[in-house]
Order: sequence, then C-alpha cells, then structure tokens
Amino acid sequence: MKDAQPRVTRLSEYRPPDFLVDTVELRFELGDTSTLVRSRLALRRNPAVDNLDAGLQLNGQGLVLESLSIDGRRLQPGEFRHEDDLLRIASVPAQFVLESEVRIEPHKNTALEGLYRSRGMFCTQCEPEGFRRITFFPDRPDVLARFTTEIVAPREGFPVLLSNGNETARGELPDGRHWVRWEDPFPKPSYLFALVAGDLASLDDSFVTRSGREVALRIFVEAKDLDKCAFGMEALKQSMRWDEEVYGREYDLDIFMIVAVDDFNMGAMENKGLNVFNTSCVLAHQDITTDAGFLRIAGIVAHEYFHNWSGNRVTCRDWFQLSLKEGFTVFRDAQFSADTGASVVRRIENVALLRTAQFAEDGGPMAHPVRPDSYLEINNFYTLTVYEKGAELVRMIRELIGADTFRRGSDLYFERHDGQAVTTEDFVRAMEDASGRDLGQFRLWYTQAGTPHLAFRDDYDPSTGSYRLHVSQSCPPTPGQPYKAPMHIPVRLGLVGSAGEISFASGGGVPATEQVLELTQAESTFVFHGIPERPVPSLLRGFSAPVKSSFDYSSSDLERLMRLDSDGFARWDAGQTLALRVLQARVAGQGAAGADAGLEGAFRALLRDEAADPATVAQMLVLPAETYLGELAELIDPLAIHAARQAERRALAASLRSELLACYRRLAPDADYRVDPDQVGRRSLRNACLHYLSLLGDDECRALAREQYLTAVNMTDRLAALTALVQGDPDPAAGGAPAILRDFEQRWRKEALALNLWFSVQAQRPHADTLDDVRALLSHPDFELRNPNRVRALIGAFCSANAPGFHRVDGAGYRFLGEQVALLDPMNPQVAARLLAPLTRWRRHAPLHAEAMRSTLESLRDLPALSPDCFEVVSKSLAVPGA
Ligand code: B3K
Ligand code: ZN
Repeated sequence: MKDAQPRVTRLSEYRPPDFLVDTVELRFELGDTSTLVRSRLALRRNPAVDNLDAGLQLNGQGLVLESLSIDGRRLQPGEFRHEDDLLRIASVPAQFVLESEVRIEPHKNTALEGLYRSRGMFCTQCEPEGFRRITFFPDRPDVLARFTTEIVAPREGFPVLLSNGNETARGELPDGRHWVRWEDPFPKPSYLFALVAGDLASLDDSFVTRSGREVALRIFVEAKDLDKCAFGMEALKQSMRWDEEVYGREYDLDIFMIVAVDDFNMGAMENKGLNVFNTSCVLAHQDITTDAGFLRIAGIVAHEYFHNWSGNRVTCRDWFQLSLKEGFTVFRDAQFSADTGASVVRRIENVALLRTAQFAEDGGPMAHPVRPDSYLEINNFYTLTVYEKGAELVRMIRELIGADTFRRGSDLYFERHDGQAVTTEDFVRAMEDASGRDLGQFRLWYTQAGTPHLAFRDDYDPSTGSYRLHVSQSCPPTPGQPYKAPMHIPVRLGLVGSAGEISFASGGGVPATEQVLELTQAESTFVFHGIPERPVPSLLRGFSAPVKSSFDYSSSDLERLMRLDSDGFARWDAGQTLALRVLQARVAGQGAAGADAGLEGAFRALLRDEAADPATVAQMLVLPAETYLGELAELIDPLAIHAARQAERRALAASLRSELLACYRRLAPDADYRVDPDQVGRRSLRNACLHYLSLLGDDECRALAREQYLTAVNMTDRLAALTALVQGDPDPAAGGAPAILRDFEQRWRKEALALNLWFSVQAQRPHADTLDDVRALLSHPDFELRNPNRVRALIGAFCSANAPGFHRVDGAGYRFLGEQVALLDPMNPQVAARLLAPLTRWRRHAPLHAEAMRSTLESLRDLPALSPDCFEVVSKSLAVPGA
C-alpha cells in the first residue's frame, strides 16, 4: 500500500456525538444510471456534550453533492467543505434542518456496501459503515433517529419498493413511475437502514404475538424461487414464538420482511423490519439444500430475528461493542437450535468451530479481545472471536449465575436499555445487578485476547478417600498483550468411577454428580472427600469455557469416559482426545501400518450399536480436523497432518469395511424426506459410512456411491455421494467422477446455490493437481468474481479446505490466492480480506511453507493501492510479534 495508511480507530478515543438527529426523511429516485437521494435531517446539539462551538461533521463517501441547505437556505461553496469522506459545516445553529441532494451510482457499486444492484434489483447493506455511501449522515451506531423513506422507481421492473417500518402511503406518477412511503416508528442507527426495489414475488403468512397483535410475515424472492421459502417461513415463526417463551421478547412492528439477495457479502442482515438475506441463507428445498444447509438456514433466520431485541431495540454504542449484539445473539440462536433439535450434536458442532477456526484466530496475528481496543477497518472485526467466543462469554455468565438468574438479568438488560446504544459493560452490569455476583474478574474475558490453557493434575489417597484436583491456568501472549492476568473460569466437573458416576461434594455443598468449579487464581486445588475409588475426572463438561486443556488420561480412562460419562459432549470429547493422540503419533512418524487398535475397537462398537443415536455416532466417527491438529502442533506441517489423518481413515475403513457396509445398509431411507432430528441423524451416519467406504476405492463401494447419486431424492444424499466419488476415491476418474460431475452440472446449471456446491466439491478434492482444476473453473461461464458466494465456493473452499492443493510445496497454491486477492480487492475489499485468512498464520508453519506464504503476503503489501481491509490483514500478518 503506497498511499496514505488508513487511520487507526481507538476505543479510548470514543466521544459522544456533538449532534443528535431526531428525524430523517429520505427520498430515493432510483434510476438505471444514477440515483438521486434527497435527505432532510432534523438535527440538534447533543445536550450531554459541552461543546457549543463544535461545527457539524457528517460522513459521506463517494457522493456527488447537488445541493445543501440549512433551514431552507441554500449553502454557498465557502460555507462547507466536502473532502476525505466528510462534510464539514463550521457554523450551525443549536437546532436546525439540514437538507441535501446527492447522486450515487448503485450499478457501479461492486463492494456491495451502501446501495447496490444484484441481478437487477436494488438493495442495501449499511452495517457497519455503508450508510455514508448513500447520503450524508453521522454514520455511527450511537445516533438513533426516526426514519421515513420514500422510494420512487419505474413501475416496470420495480413493482416492489420496500424499506423499514410500516408502509404508510403509495401513489403513481404520470411518467410510469410509482412511489411508496415507509415510516419506522422506532429510532434506529443508520446501520439498520434498508431499501429494496425489484420485481419480486413473496410468500406471505402471519403471526399472532402473545399479546394478540397480528404481524404480517413476507419473504420476498425472485418468482423462480417461490417454492424455496416455506422452510424459512416456518423457522421465522418458530423463532418468534421461542423468543416470547424463552426471553419474553415480542415483535414490535406490523410487518416483518425478509428479502433474498444473490450478491451479498455475508449471511444476512438484521435491518429493522426488513432483513436482507444472502439467498444461500434463506432459500431451501430438498432438491438443492443439504440437511446442514437447512439447519444453518433455521439458525440464521432465528439469529437475524433475535437481533430485533438484541441489537436493534438495544444497540451498540460504538463498533468496539459489536459482541454486545453479536455474541449475545449467537448465544441466543445456539440456544434456539439446541432447543429445537439435537442439542448435544449442535454443541459438538459449535465447539468444533471454536477449536478449529476461533482458536486459530486467537493464536494468530489478527488476535483481538472480544471487545477490541482498536481497528483499521471495522469490517475485519466481524470475526469468530467477536461472534463465537463472544457467545461463549455469555454462556459462561449463565453457567456462573444459573439459568433463572440469567433470564432475570436479560429482562433487566432489555428494560433498562431499551432504545439505547450501550456497551458490553452495561450487559455485564445488568447480569451482576440481577445476580448480586461480582463479575469484576470475569470482565477480563472481554479485554484479554488469546485462548487460555488449563493444565489439570490430580492425586487420590485411598486411605482417606480424598481426591485432589489441581489446575493451573495460563494464557499466551497476543499482539499488544504480552502478559495476561488469571481469569474467572467455570469448569463443569464430574467424577466417573469404574461403574459410573460418583456423587461428591466440595466446600460443604450438597453431594451431586456434577459441579461447576470456579477458577480465579493462576493455581488452584479442589479437594473432594469420601471418594470410594480413584475416579476419572470429566472436565469442562459441555465445554463450559472456551479453553484448551490438558490432563494425563490413560487410554483406558478415555474409554471409560466414552462409555460411562453422563454428559454427551464429554463422551464425544473423550473420543476426540483418543483420536488426537493417534493422529499426533502418526504425524510424528510413529503410526502403525494398520488402524489404531483402540480407535478401531471404539468405532466398531459404535457402528454395531443399533440403539445408539445415529447423529451422535456420526460425530464420534469424525476424526479431529486437520486445522485443529495444526492448532495444537508446535509447528504446522499441513501435508504431514493431512497424510496422517487420511492414512488413519483409510486404515479404519479397511478394518471396519463390513461394519460400515452393514451400518450403511441398515440406515437406508425408510420414509419420505423430512428435516427432523431423527432423519437428519440417520442420513448423517449413513453418509459418514459411505465416505469411509469411498476411501477404499473398490468396485463395490464405488457402485454404492454411484447408485446413491443416481437414486437420491434430496441434495444431502446426492452431494454426499458426489463428494465420496470426487474427494474420497483414491482414483476419481476410475470411480466415474467426471461423468457424475457433468451430470450434476447439467442438472443444476440454473440453480446458483446448487452450482456453488458443485464448484466446492471440486475445489476440495485433496490433491496437488486440484489447483489446475480450480484455475480451469475460474473460466467456467458461470464463475463470477463479482458474486461472493461463487468466490467462497471456489477460491475460498480451495484455500481453506484443501491442504494438498493449497499447501503445495512449490508455493503455487499461495501464489494463486495472492493473485485472486489482488484481482478481487479493487472490486470487493471485504470479501478479498476474508479470503486472506489462511495466509495470516504463516509464522506457525514449517519453514518451507512459512517462507512461501510470507512472500505472497509481501507481494500483496507492495501493491500500489491495497484496500484498508487487506492492508490491515497483510500488515498485521507481517508485523514482527512483540515488536
Ligand atoms: N450484523 C450482520 C453482519 C454485518 C457484517 C458487516 N460486515 C449480520 C449478523 O451478524 O447478524
Ligand atoms: Zn448477528
């Protein structure tokens, strides 16, 4: 980046706004080549700020100013300055009306922030700082205003005109255009503004709130997608009911709308009353959506809906507080998903995500606390740390104060702060006030980055029956934070004896089979009396804290936990620990020729156990991810890790071939397709078996996969078969993968979401040559760099989920990513910066890889005009740690 370096924004420099906006009246005249935006802002000095001379500063980016007036008087050029994305007016009254007219060019907007076009329709994305690309405004979340929006557009092509709130008027113009007025009675920050205009069809429904109000529900899509809305609508109604029942939160407008948009930078956006969704996160049909896709859609619909309270009614004071709404809302959607489906499996999935991706972020150059202190580009801070670790913090608070008290705390939080823009501190204080507990030390979780490590040891005295558990906690240095103070960590504990759980008491409590220990010191010891035999400790049940932990379990200890632990998560985790050891030994070159006997025995028992829950068994059969193995390694050798994991999987498949086949056959579909926990669980185990079998590459297994592909009546089974043939089979050509890929392409050419799966399956074939395939696919007529879903499906999948391809020893995979980021960055910096994630951890890799990764980052750094988004990621990645 040769230009001026982007400016750092710091939490410590937060100042309340000098001016408040009471009302905003917007009028959009949408046009093919330019859009005219008129705005009328009722402004007044903020009584809470003692700065009577302050001039007015408004954000505005890429706007062509046509006119500006204060209280009806047009301002002359010398009376204002418009530069550096700011409009400055030095002298303004205490209270006034500012009117402006600007022109913008949505059809040229490829960054997909602000107002842009997607497949002809107009749509917006304003969080976090997109509104400044639409009109001049104090574009910060602590300025809450009441919005009225009038949209004018040709009736032809744009029969549907939507914005936030309730529709209050509409009319026709003589020139073939029409207009609609929307009024949102709830004051909101500009990031929650939305506008949509297009030729859309809708699925309509309604919901009666618990106080008896009828709310219209509408999902707007292109007409061709109308048959893919029913599932999202059901998920929406379930979410509305759940939030009433579990949090006492009712919806507040007369209408709730969702619009599906094909070109979208992330999953979805919670604009007040008008959620905008990536098509991939709302459109669902069994022909094109996998079970995982259905569950993800339900979770995201719920997440965005829940934001209406945790985010919209109570919003963030500044973007450092992002986890206030995101962490809490992820926690709420995870609770919803657990309540409406397989709760243990959902928890396992969450933990797997934390351990692979969030721990890596927390251990890398972009590590930041859940409440960051500074940023160059706020879009880079919509991270797993803010979202997923943020949700774990809320979960720990609930663990510490109990579920009922937590509900009282959330009621207090919503009542106390309704209509306000607040901080994570306000959230914690409400929980303290409701519980009477001191969460002072707990607050460190919001300000200290890095994943803490808990080292457990124990000793047992058979003569007295006393069992002692010692724990020491530590947290590694992260950028800007060399030393960490001990944190307040809840450890949910059970003690498992040879015949099952042991009741115990500590600190004079009532005996129980489980207890939450609270760590507060660097070193602590907990003593339990009356323990009849040496127990195996079941630690961090349910993953009660987002930490790494170690304890010297023997293999038979782990087998005991897998058999007897009453906590489903802990049973899975014991299996993971067992598998980790096997894989780590293999990576170190100590693997046996065949499968590990312990794992093989455990897997055999699981596959034969017809009474076991298939969904859980499917999870237990998945070996720890390559990225998690890397995360735990001293130095990451991605190719060795991949080879070790693959070898163990092949060996297990060979030893368990008959059990896998029997289980596969036993779980053949016996009813029409439904997305319910029972069927989803059966399909997931059956397809896990198919994948293991495909690794053998024998005729019988290949025939099974082909047969499944051809007879499948849903995308879950079809894609699993395709994946088995393309990614599992050691010789995909011999297995017939090319023909099946052509068939899939023909079948789904017109369904963008299904075609994304087709791109991804190929991008993830674990082979060095896949890079050539990926390059060829860039020229496929349906590949578009402008569409973020396509970019993620092809380039993102290759770089984040294909070790042999991306981590080629010649560095070609890294150079490929560098080239693509350089191409994409001028178009869409947000998506480009996200693609860089796999390169950021170069220092942790073995030297051969590290050098090549670094040189790609350096070549990006030297580009003439890197965006602030990529500049931040590249420069932080290259910075010398501790310097
Ligand atoms: N709040 C939005 C995310 C906006 C991301 C902007 N880069 C979606 C969500 O978390 O619900
Ligand atoms: Zn969110």
